Amino acid sequence: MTASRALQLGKAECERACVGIGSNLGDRLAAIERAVSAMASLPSTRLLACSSIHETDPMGPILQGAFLNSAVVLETSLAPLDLLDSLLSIERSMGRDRAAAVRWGPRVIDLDLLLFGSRVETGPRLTLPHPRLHERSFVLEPLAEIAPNAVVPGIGRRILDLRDALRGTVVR
Ligand code: A4P
Ligand code: MG
Repeated sequence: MTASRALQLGKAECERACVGIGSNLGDRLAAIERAVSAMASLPSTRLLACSSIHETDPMGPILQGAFLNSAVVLETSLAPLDLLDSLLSIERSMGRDRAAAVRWGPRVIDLDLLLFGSRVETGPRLTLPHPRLHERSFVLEPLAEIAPNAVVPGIGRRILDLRDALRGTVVR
């Protein structure tokens, strides 16, 4: 639908947003299922696709347990910052306490806004696309199942091609 047609109908234009999900504390599978169902219930938002769940070795400087990672594609008419706030609120409702946590350390749930249509922005609260998206197989493997042809704006490469470039690393 064109923007003018959407305006005639009084509806905000919908965008496709991709969200990466991670958990390595407590009942990891239950946490991912709960987060997916909370995202599917957000206002003005529809769950379009959900990847399988991958068990992955922890990346980064912190010694911690294995993660479960997955990804979803949402269709939403929320603005990017409103969607980010909704994701942070789901994390809080599931017991994530950023104030008490080590950066990159264990977390009951982590929801990263990976892509929001073709938006590119660098603001104090939100960077799009997610700045580390292209270098992480725990993000690209699940996302390649559900959005293989999405082109990462600013990088100009498809998720599938970025995934293939990283193949052979940590996802098991
Ligand atoms: N923020 C800015 N842009 C975004 C965005 N596109 N999506 C801001 C989400 N948040 C964004 O994030 C800190 C702040 O970034 C947010 O409040 C938001 O305003 P955070 O989630 O609180 O911080 P974090 O998760 O501790 O840090 P970061 O850098 O997001 O960590 P990552 O990148 O999530 O890495 N290994 C495996 N195998 N699997 C994992 O899932 N995850 C991490 C954490 C480390 N190693 C891992 C995994
Ligand atoms: Mg995060």
